[in-house]
Amino acid sequence: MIKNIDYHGLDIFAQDIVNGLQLTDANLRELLSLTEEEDLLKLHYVARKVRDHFFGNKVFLYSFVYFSTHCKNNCTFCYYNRCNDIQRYRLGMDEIRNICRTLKNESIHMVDLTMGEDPYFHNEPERFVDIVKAVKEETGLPIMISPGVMNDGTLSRLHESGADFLALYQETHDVDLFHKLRVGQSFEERMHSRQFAKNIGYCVEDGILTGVGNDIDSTIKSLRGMQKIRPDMVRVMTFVPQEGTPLEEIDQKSSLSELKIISILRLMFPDRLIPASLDLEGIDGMVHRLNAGANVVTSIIPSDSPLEGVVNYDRELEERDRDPKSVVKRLKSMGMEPASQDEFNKIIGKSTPKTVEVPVVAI
Ligand code: SAM
Ligand code: MD0
Ligand code: SF4
Repeated sequence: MIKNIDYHGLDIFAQDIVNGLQLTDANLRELLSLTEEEDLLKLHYVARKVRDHFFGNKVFLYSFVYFSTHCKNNCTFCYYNRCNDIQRYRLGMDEIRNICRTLKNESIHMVDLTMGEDPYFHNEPERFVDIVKAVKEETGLPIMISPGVMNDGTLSRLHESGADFLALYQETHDVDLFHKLRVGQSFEERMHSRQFAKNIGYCVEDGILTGVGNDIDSTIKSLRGMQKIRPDMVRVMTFVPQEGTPLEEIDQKSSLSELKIISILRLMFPDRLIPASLDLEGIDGMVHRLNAGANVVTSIIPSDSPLEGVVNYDRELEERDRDPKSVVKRLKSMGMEPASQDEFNKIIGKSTPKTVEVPVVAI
């Protein structure tokens, strides 16, 4: 469906997707098997066409606050797993408020509050509720939470307190691979949490890893698995081996598989949010991911911030090009620009509160 088709044919393919064409498993297998550069460029071209149909040149920007790197879990791929002997931090309320203040007047559409499954918050969820309320108060922006699995009652409390979006990545919908990655965790509980959040009105994000032993069959299983609950946002991230973790030795060749899957996600989820994460390959990597069909930039952090990401390609670098201004500048050089807050709010089903005009009364 890509090979031996000229660009006019690709335009027709893109239009078919816009009109509702669904890819079969055989189509997915064919696309996932592409390796020639020429074919991959064609795939990215179709994905961009589809994205541009729904979003034009508009991009959404999420700022990322990893407020606690403590974690009780033991995911084999993750730097913050409890067995890794590393320096950890947990921000206090004042530090969180200060970060929020630096976001004022920046082109950020949503704040993503992420943590490890830190018992300090998981055992006393009201502490997390307080953070959500404070961030809402400081920024007035939509809030995404990425806290790992929390129970239904807590998810409801957080939603009532201002959390709009839940990010909870299954990593894979292949149950055997899941247990190798999220060792000792329940596949069903993680699925349930995301579904429950969706049912009570959250927008939800699911995501998968690539380069972690996923072959084509297992990737198809994951892509189909993500379709089931109709997520508002879907992601794929290249597994980046982390020092001190069980999967440290896996040899990672490149992000080509991630770029290919981003384009395939765009064909399967044409009008959904699909991120280009700065955490993997910084701002140059962002360009490739947007060119593959992404329409959100995630993991933006204030300039000179000591905050951690989940992967931190720039852990050893002195300069971190991950602040809002650098991102916007690079977007403009690509002919893209940040969407308005109204456009984002419409997508996540919220309207911007109208500022009430208070009449001036002469006394
Ligand atoms: N602790 C919460 C959880 O696990 O859901 C929130 C953190 S979550 C945002 C961390 C996500 O980053 C994982 O779900 C995984 O998709 C991604 N991640 C972690 N380590 C990674 C690595 N080494 N390479 C690529 N992605 C990674
Ligand atoms: C990112 N570091 O987008 C963030 C993180 C969590 N919701 C997002 C994985 O790359
Ligand atoms: Fe903890 Fe999340 Fe890392 Fe797993 S992915 S070890 S739950 S921070």
